[in-house]
Amino acid sequence: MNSEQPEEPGAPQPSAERGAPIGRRVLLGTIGLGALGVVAAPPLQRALESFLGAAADKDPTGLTGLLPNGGGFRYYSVASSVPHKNASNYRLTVDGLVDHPKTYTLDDLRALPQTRMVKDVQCVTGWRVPDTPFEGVRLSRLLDAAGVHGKAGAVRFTCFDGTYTESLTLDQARRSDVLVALRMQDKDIGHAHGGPVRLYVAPMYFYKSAKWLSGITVTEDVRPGYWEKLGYDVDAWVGRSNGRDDEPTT
Ligand SMILES: Nc1nc2c(c(=O)[nH]1)N[C@H]1C(S)=C(S)[C@@H](COP(=O)(O)O)O[C@H]1N2
Ligand SMILES: [Mo]
Repeated sequence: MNSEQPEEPGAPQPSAERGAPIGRRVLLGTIGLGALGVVAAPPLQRALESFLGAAADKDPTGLTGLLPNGGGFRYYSVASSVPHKNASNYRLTVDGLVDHPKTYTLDDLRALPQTRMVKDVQCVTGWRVPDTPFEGVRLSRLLDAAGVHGKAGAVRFTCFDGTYTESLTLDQARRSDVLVALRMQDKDIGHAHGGPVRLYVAPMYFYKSAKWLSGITVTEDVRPGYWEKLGYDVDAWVGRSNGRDDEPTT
């Protein structure tokens, strides 16, 4: 990976650094192309929290959007500010190589059968949150409702932050453990965690789980997403991608 490229808060590290505690990689800075990146060690996080105040949702700078939510989560956003959406203005569009393009409201999504899963969240940078419940509509259900064309091979996800993108192959997208998630930790997903609706790709590193989901487009081929253009693996299986050949222990 080119060292001049902007890094995710903890982009995949060369193997020599893989086991290093996050705390050794303290870094706060603005990275290229308007993207904002932070790797915050706990002391720095605490300092930032007291400086900015705890109310992430009220912070116009977007900085607190990068702070942890307790419970081991860190907030990530590559966009410096993200509009807030709720039941009155949230929309999710399903389009591309489908027979029946459709736009869903939040209530439309809530009215569909919900699936709840409890699994570990694993960021590629090493932090992990065990046994995290997610709940929402299976992506496969939305794809079936749309009527996917025979020549389609992939799905592309876009976000109302205006910047982040993700992708899955159609086979991956149809897995039963891939959700259009409305709830996380048994609460409606808040703004900082990508609410009201985020993608949840349980078997892959958390960068696949696009926050602030606004578009699902069925395409012929996989188009690498935001971090994937910067070197992350498109097939992001936990423990079997991004240079990891074992299940991380941290
Ligand atoms: N729209 C958007 N989705 C995103 C990201 C982002 O920056 N923007 N970061 C990804 C990464 S790298 C991780 S680890 C998780 C973090 O989710 P959290 O902020 O809810 O902890 O969101 C993923 N989805
Ligand atoms: Mo991540």
